[in-house]
Amino acid sequence: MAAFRFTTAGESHGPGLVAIVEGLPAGLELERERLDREMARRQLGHGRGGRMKIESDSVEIRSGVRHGRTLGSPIAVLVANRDYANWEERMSPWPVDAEIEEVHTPRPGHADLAGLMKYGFRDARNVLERASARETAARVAAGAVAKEFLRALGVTVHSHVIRIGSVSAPEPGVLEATDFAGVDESPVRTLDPGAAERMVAEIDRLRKANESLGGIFEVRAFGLVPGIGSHVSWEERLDSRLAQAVVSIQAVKGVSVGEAWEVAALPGSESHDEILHTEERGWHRETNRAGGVEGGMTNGEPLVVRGALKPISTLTKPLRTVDTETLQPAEALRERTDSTVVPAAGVVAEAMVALVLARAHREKFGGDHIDDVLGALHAYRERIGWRR
Ligand code: EPS
Repeated sequence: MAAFRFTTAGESHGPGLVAIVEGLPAGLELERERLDREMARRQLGHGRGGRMKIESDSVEIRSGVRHGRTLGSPIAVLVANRDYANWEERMSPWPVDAEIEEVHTPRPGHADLAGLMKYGFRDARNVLERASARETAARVAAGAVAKEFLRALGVTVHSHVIRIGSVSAPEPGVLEATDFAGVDESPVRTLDPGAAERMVAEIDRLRKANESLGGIFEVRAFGLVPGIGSHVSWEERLDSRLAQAVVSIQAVKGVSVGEAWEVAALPGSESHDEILHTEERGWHRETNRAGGVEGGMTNGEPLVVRGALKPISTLTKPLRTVDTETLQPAEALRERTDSTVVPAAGVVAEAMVALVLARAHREKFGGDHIDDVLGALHAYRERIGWRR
């Protein structure tokens, strides 16, 4: 059995994106509509720019699936870039006759300058095309497949926005999976309608001032059994893997699991989740400050992960930079861009969390066919007396 892993390829204005997901069991049912719905969810959100009017993402499966079921072989997914039609000469894989304008004005906050230096390029487009968050479409395609695997095991992954710029939604408290049913109908994917209105107004206000906005999203996963991940080594700790996966999303600068920053200021007696057991409920907790992870393993409570995004670094009112050819002061590259991507980033983070959870479940339960996995999960639940 191949270890579970995934990779992506693709440039923002190149011909398209590819995701390869390896190590899922055979026999897992996939529905094209469900995968495409995930792709469409990532394109939602007030504050996106003109590009989202061009793209209408859908998945094209190239391998690993036959008649709606996985084969156990690597799954290759293509996502086309419709905008490539407008960039064919500039992004052609092969030499072209036309003179192509180069980018010499690196944006503060972007990969442009360090990428130019590191890879020995003169044209920052060779860096920015891959650094672009367009790549997250491929992550969501891979994550959609991972989500189907988790769904078969009774695990669901959701997200909502809790802050955009200076506007915060009220602290959400206890949530069930069903509370997320309408979140995609909100223009900013937040659960509180009042906060949504204020966030939309904030985006509009700052967009008019040529500004971009960051914010915070939260991902929650439900239906997890205790013991996913492990305390035995740093690489196996689930929280360490989640942190890497979420911080790897473009523009994410911080991540927390549970009430990380809050408990840092509280005494120990107010920072943990007391352990309870009753005949009726079995093992349970009355609080979830740990966000569902203790000692690098799930503890059976919902997983709660937050990510903080910096404002997008492509600005319509550019910051100061230096021309990399003349070394003279210049204005940073100004391109068509989004005002905020926090709502979309929540959907991308769902994908990344799902991919981490899928891998950890593959490690724990093994199996070549999905029924083997379900059998192993059932036996484990019996062994630990897990009732939820
Ligand atoms: C992005 C810049 C914008 C975004 C893009 C990410 O693209 P463009 O430069 O073509 O206007 O729209 O995001 C997507 C295309 C997407 O599908 O999310 C960037 O520089 O990161």
